[in-house]
Amino acid sequence: MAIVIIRQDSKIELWKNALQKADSSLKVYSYLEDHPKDEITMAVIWKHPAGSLAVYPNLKCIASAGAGVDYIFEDDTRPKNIPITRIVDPFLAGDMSEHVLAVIFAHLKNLNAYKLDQVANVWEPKDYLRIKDVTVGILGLGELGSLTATDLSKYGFNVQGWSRSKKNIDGVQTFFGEDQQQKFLASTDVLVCLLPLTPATQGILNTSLMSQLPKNAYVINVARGGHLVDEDLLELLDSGHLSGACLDVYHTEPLPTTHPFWNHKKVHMTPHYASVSDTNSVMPQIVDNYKRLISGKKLRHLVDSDKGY
Ligand code: NDP
Ligand code: OXD
Repeated sequence: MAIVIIRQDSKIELWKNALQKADSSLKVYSYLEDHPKDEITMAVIWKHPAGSLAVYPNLKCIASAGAGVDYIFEDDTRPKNIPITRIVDPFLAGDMSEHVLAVIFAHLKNLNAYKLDQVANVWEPKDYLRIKDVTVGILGLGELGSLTATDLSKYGFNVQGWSRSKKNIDGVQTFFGEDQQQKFLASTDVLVCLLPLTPATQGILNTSLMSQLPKNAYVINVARGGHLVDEDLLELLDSGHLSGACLDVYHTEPLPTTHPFWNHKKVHMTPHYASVSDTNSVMPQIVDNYKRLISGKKLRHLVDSDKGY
């Protein structure tokens, strides 16, 4: 029995070493080295090459090295009917909350606009917003969305959230389901997307949804590029309905340099780095799940394949 790490970025050795450091009795391989395919029972993966999971005849679990699992469902050649697990980690949630807070504070104080003014040698004071006057609406109240909502509420923002099922979160007004979406949007000044990407949420940030936000609303997408219809965002920014957007995720990553987001004055970009799995923090849950797999116990942080998250 052994684990294979499959990822195409430069972190493959980091993950292999961290897993071996967490438990030196484990047999861990990088998919790039020669390894006995029939020994592999768990694959720890991040944006694996399509087809790379199909070569393991005894694979019993696919463990996402991140919170999102959309890329796994996109690979039609993956072994079906085996459990998929994902990362649930306090640093991953905390880092996301800090990122969203930073973006919202920059928006309140016009920091992005001032940076552009500085580059153009322009001195132009602008009205700023106060926390107490701003309502932040979070799409998705899961591990990341609920902590972000709670933290924003502690700072004094009016916070509301929307999810599939009903939630009770201290200091946060919650909405759920299609029927309550309109009310949620109508009173949201800053919209934060923290939904998983599934067939139900693909393209959810479109004209129909974003035009229900009040004029001058600001949009933050830190979930997946597939949630956003890029052209719809550009139109709403150019028409003046939205005051700006901050994006961390894109349909294609890295974003091609010809994409209009790069040079749009109202779009602020970060390179899918809002929150990243911390190897030291997440390794114990991966080792624990591997041991559970071996001993036939229920795995933790299981993904619901029907829901896709
Ligand atoms: P969770 O699965 O814990 O939470 C998802 C939330 O979205 C839940 O509240 C769920 O509702 C809600 N939801 C799902 N589908 C729908 C729907 N159709 N309608 C309404 N609500 C829905 O996910 P996490 O909080 O752990 O992560 C969210 C996403 O953040 C990840 O999937 C990933 O794509 C992204 N991410 C981005 C990072 C970055 O650096 N940019 C880093 C980490 C994650 P309910 O609770 O009712 O099921
Ligand atoms: C994740 C991510 O899903 O980093 O963890 O995007």
